[in-house]
Amino acid sequence: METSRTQVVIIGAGPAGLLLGQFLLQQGIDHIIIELRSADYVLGRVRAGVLEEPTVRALREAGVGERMDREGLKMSGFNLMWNDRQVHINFGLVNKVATVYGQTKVTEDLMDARKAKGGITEYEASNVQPHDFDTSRPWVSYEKEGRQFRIDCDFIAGCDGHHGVTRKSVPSDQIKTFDYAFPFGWLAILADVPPISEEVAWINHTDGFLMCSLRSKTRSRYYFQVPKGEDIKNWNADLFWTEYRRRLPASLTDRLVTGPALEMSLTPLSSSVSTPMRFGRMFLTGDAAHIVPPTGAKGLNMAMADAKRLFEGLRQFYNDGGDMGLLNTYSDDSLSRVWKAVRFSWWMTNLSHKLSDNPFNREMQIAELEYIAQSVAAQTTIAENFCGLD
Ligand code: FAS
Ligand code: PHB
Repeated sequence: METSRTQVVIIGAGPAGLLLGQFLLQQGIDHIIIELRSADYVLGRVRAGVLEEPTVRALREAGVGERMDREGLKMSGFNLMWNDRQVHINFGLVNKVATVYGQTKVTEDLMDARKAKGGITEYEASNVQPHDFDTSRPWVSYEKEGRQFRIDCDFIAGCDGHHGVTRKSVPSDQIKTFDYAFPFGWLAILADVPPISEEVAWINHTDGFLMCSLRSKTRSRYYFQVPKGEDIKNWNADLFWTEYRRRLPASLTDRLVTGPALEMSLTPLSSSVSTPMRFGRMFLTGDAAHIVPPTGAKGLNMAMADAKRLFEGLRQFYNDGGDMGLLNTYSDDSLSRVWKAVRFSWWMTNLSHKLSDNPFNREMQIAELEYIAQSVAAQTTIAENFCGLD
């Protein structure tokens, strides 16, 4: 086994791992990222599209905001639609804006910056395992090209997503996970067609939710609700467009431009929060610790906030003679923020999706949507939560 030593080992090169790595590079804190997949595979994932102000600030602070500032689209609000009604949620109510800029580009910007700074990422590593993280001498093992490696370190950052190894390495009596699975998912399409609107719309339709979103003025991202367990093999672009057009409000159908799919995917909607987010010298961030339905545009933003907060703890430790203060409060601080984002994602999902065939549920949703339409206070609450609580 080939051995080496560093200060921090980051497991996972998704947005959380890459942002943490970028901050550590800037601070001169020695580290390595160990990633299961290839760089192309990571870049091939099409996921989130909306960045909250704290995420935009963090990316700028990390020195990777230039293309985002040039190409990102300012989002000053969004529309909730139902039947032939709609209400605009104006982010001006809380003096904030969001930015439409795809996760794929965020990941690419972080990867490019890391390469330029000489950051080390071990892609296509297998059998990655964290060890002795309940001691002051943790280490990580992995295999690559038939060779075995051991890296001793001070800290392990679990940035390996919901299906990663770090959370699963914690003894079951030291972790408590809260799970909630919705009985539906989202079918998504990415297409080089002009978007219906430059504002994202959440639409409550009697046959299920749909969303109009975008990546640019020429690239659209659309979703609609499908039953849990739906097989993406049952769908192609033509079938997607037919159902999507059927559910679109009449006021929007004339603006729908269809075309071939660049990508299609199917995402089950569920929430899961693991507590705590720290286990001795190992810290979980992003999807490794929590997942949410994408309805609230929170997943990516939560991951970036965790990575920034963990960096602040690591910076204090290395700059202030081993002060563990911010590392000791990482889990409580993060979970306080995480639970509020999980709640908002759960609430937005319950407001906008077909929850069952019981007509009472839809009447409750319509009543809430009509209340939101008449109440600036309700609209302000939504704007405050969507744009990211300070
Ligand atoms: P990620 O899962 O992005 O990255 C984890 C990394 O760890 C991956 O590269 C993985 O290959 C690697 N890894 C896994 N196991 C490993 C191991 N054993 N060893 C080493 N590396 C390992 N969020 C939104 O805000 N809006 C959306 O519309 C949205 N849509 C989504 C659609 C889908 C299909 C999915 C799955 C998620 C979506 N999300 C969305 C949430 C998503 O954006 C995540 O919140 C975000 O990617 C979280 O980033 P990370 O925590 O870095 O985890
Ligand atoms: C997207 O643009 O992909 C998107 C936007 C808002 C969401 C989810 C996804 O809540």
